[in-house]
Amino acid sequence: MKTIFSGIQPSGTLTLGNYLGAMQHFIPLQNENNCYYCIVDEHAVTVPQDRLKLRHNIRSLAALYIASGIDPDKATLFIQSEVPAHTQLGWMMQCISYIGELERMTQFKDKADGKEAVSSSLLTYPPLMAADILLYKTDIVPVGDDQKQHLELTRNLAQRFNNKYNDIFTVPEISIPKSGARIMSLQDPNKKMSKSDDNEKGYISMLDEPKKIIKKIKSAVTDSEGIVKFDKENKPGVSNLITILSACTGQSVATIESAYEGKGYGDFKQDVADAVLNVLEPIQKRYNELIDSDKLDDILDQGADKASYEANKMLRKAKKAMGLGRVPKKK
Ligand code: ATP
Ligand code: LTN
Repeated sequence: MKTIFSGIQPSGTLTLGNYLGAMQHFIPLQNENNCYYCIVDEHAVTVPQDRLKLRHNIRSLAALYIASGIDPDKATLFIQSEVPAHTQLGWMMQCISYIGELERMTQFKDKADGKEAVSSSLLTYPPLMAADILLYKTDIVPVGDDQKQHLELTRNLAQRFNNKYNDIFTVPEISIPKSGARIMSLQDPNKKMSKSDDNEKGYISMLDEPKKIIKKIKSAVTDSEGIVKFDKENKPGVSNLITILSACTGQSVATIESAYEGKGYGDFKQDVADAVLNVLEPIQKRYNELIDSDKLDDILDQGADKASYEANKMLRKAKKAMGLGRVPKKK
């Protein structure tokens, strides 16, 4: 049995990209592993958030995890800020991180680019992410392709701590899905689909109404060739829709290409929309049953208790290794 950890930020309603690139892959893992799935609200506040919207997004993300198939009897679902050990170990991780390596992170560069006021937490985001992962002796971290660099840093920090202080951390492996790892924006297929995109037409929210989903897919940017062929470089829009169709139906790219030979983009886009609706509609139904229920609170309370118990054990080890606090009294 392996330990799995992953986190998603409650920085907006999840997109189809988050689902296909991350959440979808969390579900089968829970059957044979010890899984921790976290709503990383402390990561979300590295950029300004409206407090009421943030509160809503946290709860909404919790409901989406369950609606997508996370079973609270098998996996531990919890909110990062409800387990203080994350920021506590995060601080220790900051103490062994170098500014130079943090400045090299592309997510930092992207998010800081062109901004007048850049919070210091945008820079120190990766040490907190490392803490999230290392607290649970995580073996595998399933994430989308954009998190590779952060995972590499997490591994370096774990090894650095182990060498410098004491060998307490498991060095985690990254797991990136073969298909759906990077869903692109429907309006700018060279940019990843992101829930914090200013242009709403660029992303499909997991909670968008069916009509809206169809409209967004129909107006997705393609090209004037009219050929359904996977060619990321020259046909990024069409390739992105093929990836979406493939991830939603399980069909291979080759099967899709041959199914649409000689057909235009009209039928193809309609089928992409149908496939997306097939995936999202049952999730939306379960979501609506859960979002205002007490059951959701019970699940999150239990998740926070279980995560805290495990995380505090590792935190005590890390403090001891670094020499923080006092020697515990012998009982
Ligand atoms: P934001 O877009 O708000 O900056 P994000 O969606 O990139 O945030 P998270 O919410 O933390 O960031 O991402 C959760 C998971 O979804 C991560 O594992 C990430 O790799 C994955 N993910 C995010 N966007 C995509 C995408 N377009 N395609 C595939 N996977 C994605
Ligand atoms: N940085 C990630 C979210 C995240 C995460 C984690 C993912 C925070 N802590 C721990 C996996 C494991 C992102 O932006 N997608």
